Amino acid sequence: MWRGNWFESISPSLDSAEKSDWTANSELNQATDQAGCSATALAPVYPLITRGASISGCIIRAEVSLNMISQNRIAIALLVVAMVFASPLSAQQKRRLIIDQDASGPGGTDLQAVLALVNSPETDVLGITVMTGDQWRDEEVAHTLRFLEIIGRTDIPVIPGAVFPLVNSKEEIAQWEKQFGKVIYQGAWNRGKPAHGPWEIPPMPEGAPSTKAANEDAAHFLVRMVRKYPHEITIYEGGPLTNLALAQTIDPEFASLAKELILMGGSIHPVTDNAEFTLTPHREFNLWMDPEASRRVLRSAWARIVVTTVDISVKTRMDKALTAEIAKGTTPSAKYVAKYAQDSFLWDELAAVAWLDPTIITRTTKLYMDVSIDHGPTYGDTLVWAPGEKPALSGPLVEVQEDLNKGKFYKEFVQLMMRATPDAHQL
Ligand SMILES: [Ca+2]
Repeated sequence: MWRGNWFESISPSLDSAEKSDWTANSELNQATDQAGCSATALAPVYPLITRGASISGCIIRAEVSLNMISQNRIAIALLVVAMVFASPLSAQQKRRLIIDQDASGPGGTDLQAVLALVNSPETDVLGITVMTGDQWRDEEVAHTLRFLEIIGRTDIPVIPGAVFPLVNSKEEIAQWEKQFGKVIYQGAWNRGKPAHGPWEIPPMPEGAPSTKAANEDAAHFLVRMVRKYPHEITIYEGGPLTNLALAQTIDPEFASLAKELILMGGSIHPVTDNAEFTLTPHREFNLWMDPEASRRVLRSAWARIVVTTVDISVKTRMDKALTAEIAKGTTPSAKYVAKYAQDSFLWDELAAVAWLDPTIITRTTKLYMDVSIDHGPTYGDTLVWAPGEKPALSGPLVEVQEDLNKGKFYKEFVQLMMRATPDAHQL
């Protein structure tokens, strides 16, 4: 019966057949139906435990329904819920993740997204792979190392990746602009006054790191990890796709061995008065900086791709009120975020938090997505097709997020920025 199965289900030794038995329990199905959530969604014990608040709400609602079914079982059921949520998650139960990021710093969207993913008690961050994007790779690596020192997670390896795109370059774009017009945002290539070269690390306001990057390159790390944990690793991509393209080139099975790709990138029809997008609505930096890499990745055989585009990101804002809320926190995370906060859209943070809690996304659509590698005026633009208009060569349909519950997103984002970092340690 449900009670025994539920107890068994919190044992990591359960195999999939036993989990299916648990799913089949009619009383639980009835309870979850009444609670407005699916017993199937609750069935595998790891998602049950690891999905956190949203699923716990479902479980709690289910418990109320179970109580209505059978009053004398409620005490035991609540005890089980307490046991499930009081128990620290083992490494095997956490969601394995590699964060591929142009991790500019200090603070800002790149490292705030990393912080959301590291601060979640659900995740097992295997490593942070870095490529040139918003800043040059080496300064991003330095900011990431220092950031991990500040929050006490120097056990997470930082793996240097691509310094330059596969084909595109600052020099090529300078020539391109003479024909086709100015590119407003070029990340490392035009950020800062003056912009500096790839090997220079300007003075760091948060202090220089004493820890070192891993002695491996990002592409080989990515390949090694998906081979070690096939179909278990989520790749979170918050920057240009160079590292992933290199991994796919080294190992043609790379994408198919990952569990899924969570991507902040692409721009379809953003409604915004931001000058970066008003006249060039299909140009989005992450897909634009290395268009050839973007094509390689989007045409690869991922089991699943979820995309947070400019269209939905511009509905969010890291404004002074949100920063002030986080500034009330006393943790190293909260202090870091508040000190270096920038008024900006919550680009990468939305992709991260929506992966942790998909219920903040209220509408999605499926499209084929690619990037123009024509070196004419469309170079680097996002291309999309409807499901019925599949291009001859394509990757899988991607899940494009279109709208969100902003209040819920802000609440969960603020909580993640303020909370104590799991497994934090002193240097
Ligand atoms: Ca980024």
